[in-house]
Amino acid sequence: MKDKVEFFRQHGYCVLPEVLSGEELRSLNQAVDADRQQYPPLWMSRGEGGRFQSVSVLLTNPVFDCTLYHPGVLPVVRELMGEELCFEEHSVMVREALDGEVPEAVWHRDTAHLPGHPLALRNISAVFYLTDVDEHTHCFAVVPEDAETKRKLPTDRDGGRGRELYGKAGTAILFNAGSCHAGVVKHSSRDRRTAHVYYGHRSQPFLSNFNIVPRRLSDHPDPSVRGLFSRPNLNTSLVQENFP
Ligand SMILES: O=C(O)CCC(=O)C(=O)O
Ligand SMILES: [Fe+2]
Repeated sequence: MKDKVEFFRQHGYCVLPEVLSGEELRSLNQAVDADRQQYPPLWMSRGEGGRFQSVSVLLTNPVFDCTLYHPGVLPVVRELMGEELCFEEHSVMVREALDGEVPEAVWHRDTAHLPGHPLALRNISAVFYLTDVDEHTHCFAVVPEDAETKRKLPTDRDGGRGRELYGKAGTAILFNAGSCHAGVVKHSSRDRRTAHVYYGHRSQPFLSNFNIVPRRLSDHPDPSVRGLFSRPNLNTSLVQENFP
């Protein structure tokens, strides 16, 4: 844990190899197949050479819940973020195999930094690889940036120093969502599947309104899980207030 935190302080990301079990991977991948068949309109096409993404899988299948509070990931997230940790956003993405023209990587920062936080972390994201990722497949890439630099609130979106991150299916990547990053698309005979979870601080405004959090999560019997959902976004609070 200590070495992960130190690496994160110096680089703004860290890799947790193969945290998902074989059984978790099988059931998550089966659920992705079933969901795309059953609910095609929920899998928005995002261009970029065959990118499809759903923000609704928490509503269609509880199997995805494990990505929100995974024992191999959440303790590291808590250590990095601090005790005010809360859930912000969840989605599952498929980048399909690609034979045609390869689009340029879109380097961006998802959120701002929080200069007062020890690691300048406003939002942290966990990216779970649900398929093997190597130099021949689409991958996630991030520009390393230490906590000191982040405190100066950089906003450039230059991917020149970007690092492509590879790993077996089941690997999770944690990164400061204020860091510059991209999905890098390749000529690839395989699709790449990922689950993306964002966390924030309860004292900060919510990040997005994409998800509606089901009651099985906000009323979860384990208080440390339930606490993650104690600062809902607007959609979730409207559903919970108006449909008790
Ligand atoms: O596809 C990826 O690896 C990254 C996607 C991304 O940056 C995003 O959804 O904000
Ligand atoms: Fe992003």
